[in-house]
Parts: sequence; C-alpha cells; structure tokens
Amino acid sequence: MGESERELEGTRVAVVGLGTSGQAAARLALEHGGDVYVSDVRDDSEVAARGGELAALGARVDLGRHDVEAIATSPTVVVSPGIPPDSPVLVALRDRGVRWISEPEFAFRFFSSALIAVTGTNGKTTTAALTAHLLEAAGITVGLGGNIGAGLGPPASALALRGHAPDWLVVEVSSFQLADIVAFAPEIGVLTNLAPDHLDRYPSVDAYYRDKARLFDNATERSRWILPLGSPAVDSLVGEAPGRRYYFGATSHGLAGGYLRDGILTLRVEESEEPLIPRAELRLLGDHNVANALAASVAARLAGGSPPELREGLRSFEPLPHRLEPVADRDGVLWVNDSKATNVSAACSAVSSLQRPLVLLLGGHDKGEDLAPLAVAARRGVHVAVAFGEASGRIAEALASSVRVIRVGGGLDHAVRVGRREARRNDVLLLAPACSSFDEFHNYEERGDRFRALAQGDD
Ligand code: UMA
Repeated sequence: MGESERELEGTRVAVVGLGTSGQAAARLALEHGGDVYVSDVRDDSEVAARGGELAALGARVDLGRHDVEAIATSPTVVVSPGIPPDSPVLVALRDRGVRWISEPEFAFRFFSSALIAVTGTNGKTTTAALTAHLLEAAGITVGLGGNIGAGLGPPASALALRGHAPDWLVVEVSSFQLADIVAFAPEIGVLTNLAPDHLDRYPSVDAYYRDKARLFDNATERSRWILPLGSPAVDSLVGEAPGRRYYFGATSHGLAGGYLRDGILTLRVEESEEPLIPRAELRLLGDHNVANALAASVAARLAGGSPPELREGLRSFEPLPHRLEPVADRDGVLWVNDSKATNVSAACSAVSSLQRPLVLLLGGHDKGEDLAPLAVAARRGVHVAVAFGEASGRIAEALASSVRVIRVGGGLDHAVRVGRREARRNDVLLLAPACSSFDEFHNYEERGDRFRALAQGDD
C-alpha cells in the first residue's frame, strides 16, 4: 500500500484501550488519514506517554474515561483484546447497537502481503516464530507479529504500517482478537491445538472454542488449514469450512501434512514424502514442540520454503524465553523455565515431555480451571510438587492423592527455595505453573525472568 493512499481521509475511527495494540491501531488509522479518537480508563504515565505521542500525530486522546458518545458515533470502532466483553464501556456500546472490530481485523484491511495466521490454546508463539524463522531461512521476506508480544513482534497494525510489505506476514491471533473479526481471512491458517483456557473470562469452554472457530469464518476453496490430527474438538470446530486441510501428528498418517517417521520430522504436502531432520536435532524440548515444528514446517513449505531450507531453519531455531527454556544446570539439576504454561493443559504438556524426575513448581493466580488432569500428569515423573501463590490451596488439594505436595505460604521465591532443597542430582526443577502470574507479577515474562535470575544465582 502506497503511503500516499489515505483511504480513511476524514473518517472517524475510535480506538478503545491504549495498550500496545490500541496504540498501533491508532497510528495506522492516522497514517491513513483517519480522524482518530483514543481512550483508556487508565491515566498513568505509561498510557499518558502513548497518548502524548498519538496526540502529536493529530489524535484526540481521552485518558481516565471513555466517552461512549464519541465512540458510538464513529463508523469504525477498534477494541483492545484485553477489554472484557462485560466491561462497562462494551456493555454501553452493545446497548446502543454499536458493532466493533478487533485490532488484527483493522490491520488486515491494510495488509498487502500474504497472511499466515496462527492460533490455538498452546504453542502459538513458538509455531508463529518458527514459521517466520523458516521463511527467513528460505530467503522469503516475512513480518512476524500480532498477539505474540514479549518483544518477539509488534501488534498486527504495526506490521501494516511498514513501508515495504514483505512477501508474507505471520500473525499470531488470540481468541479475544478472533472474537471481533469480520473479513479477516488468512491464506494459510494454523490451529495448534485446543484445550480449556481463559475460564476467568469465558462462561464456558464452548464459548472459548466458539471464538477460536471464527478463524474459519471467511474460508474459501483457496484457504489452506494446518490442523492437529486426532482432535475431535478441532474437527468439530473446523466443521465443513472450505479449503485444503493439512494435518500434523506424532505418527505417520496417510493424509497431507507432517509427521514423525522413524524419528524424523517428515512432510508430505504433495505426492512424495520429504524427510526433514531427526527430532534429536531440534533444539526444542518436548513432544508438543515436535508438533509445533511440524505445523510450522508445513506452513513454511506451503509458503514456498524448500526442504533443504527448512532443514537449515529447523536446526538453527533456539527455544524461546519462558517456553521450556533451559536456564541453568546447577549441581546436576536442570532448571527449566516454562512460565508461559499459564493453564493446566500447558503444564501437563511440560510435565509429560521431560524424561527426567521432576520437582514441579505450580501456582499463581487461579483461573478456575479443573486441576484433575494435573494430578494425572504429575503421577508420571513428578516426585515433589511445590504449590505457591494464590492458587496454592486448591493445587495442594488436587494433587495430594497423586504426589507429595509441599504448600508454601509465599510466592515464587519461596517456592524456588523449597524446590531447590528438594531437587536431587539428575532432576529437573521445572516452573510450569498452570496459572497466570497476576497475583505476584505483571505478566508471565516477569515471573519467568525472576525464575531465570534465581536459577542463575541471584538469591
Ligand atoms: N482498558 C480500558 N477500558 C477497560 C478495560 C481496559 O481502557 O474497560 C484499557 C487498559 O487500561 C489497557 C488497555 O485497555 O491500557 C488494554 O490493553 P490490552 O490488555 O488489550 O493490552 P495490549 O497492550 O493492547 O496487548 C494486547 C494483548 N493483550 C491481551 O490480549 C490481554 C497482547 O497479548 C498482545 O501482544 C498485544 O495486544 C498485541 O496484539 C498478550 C496476551 O497475554 C501477550 N495475550 C493472551 C494470551 O496470549 O494468552 C490472550
């Protein structure tokens, strides 16, 4: 899209919420000549700095409140994903019959590159980052962003701002963002897996899955979908959506997609099989990362990467921070930071994918999930679980019948001290908390950084 095109000229655009995505959406709207109104209930210095920058570019910025009238009378309303559907501002807009869109939907209107969208409960960041890495290894220009955050990529709208559009964009999208799409339609869509999550925001698992299902809303015969094999939840969610399907799974299957054959990551996107690399050469730990690597390889292959280029890219990809990240090896104990395991299913994957005895650190802000699967997973391999933070009581109760549990009164530091004392030579001291971090930290990154610092001797 040429910078001279200002197709929003004079059109009012309201951006609700001034986090990173609201800021990027507002900038994009301004670049295209929009008459932009941005508001946020906060008015602290962080939000004020963002607001100041946008005001200098011509936006009207309201901090400490939302002017519902100004929002409701804007033809385009972009809502930040962190604003819950039952927040007063959204209730007021809904009562007035106002339709709003999410930030990736807004960005999509300005994309001129082909799009790979990656969603799913777990593994989306690794899959998205690896897909982009594989495309780079293949010499294909690519932009990576969306929900991914954590310094790995900007919001979707920032990708749309760039002067020179790359060949492909790889955009991670969350259920909160998919909830409010209209035309969003990737050339290639990846669904990594489905498991209960975000039950502090959704009334039921089905409601959460329904938002994930919106990925397929604008499917056409030309769409290509990359899906996990053997997931009834995924199958029912995809339903009859048009487009070609590619499946990834642990064992070789007769369908197009990717699988492990004799321990080798293997693709079959056309007629013939294409062996990539032995799984032992992948630097990522765990079975779920093999699944992520297969999904990413299929996506990159469909986007033009050749098998030799994919091999090179798979070999050179490093584990991402906070995702089964080995952070120290002390006295024969491997410390692994999986702070991103903020739900039960991610923690279970972490536990079952490490082949050594585990001291497992669990806890944080309780999202209300059923903890029974953790008790089952912990039976294999966990010799001590240390429960900490706000959720410690419920965790201790849920796990008591399957493993030895030590409930600590405090937070992460206390849990690490206890876990370290319990760990024996050849154990893994694993932080896979199954909870979000908000009772003690701003986010899972801060929690993981603290764990890494403790692992590396900051105590
Ligand atoms: N706010 C209001 N009114 C309200 C409620 C909130 O104005 O009634 C304001 C808040 O004060 C805040 C802003 O709205 O300033 C909310 O921003 P946000 O929470 O949407 O945060 P962003 O910085 O825009 O980040 C969002 C995603 N955050 C969430 O979905 C919670 C980021 O995903 C994402 O990287 C970013 O957009 C760019 O796309 C983070 C995340 O944790 C990484 N995602 C979840 C996940 O992966 O599990 C879904």
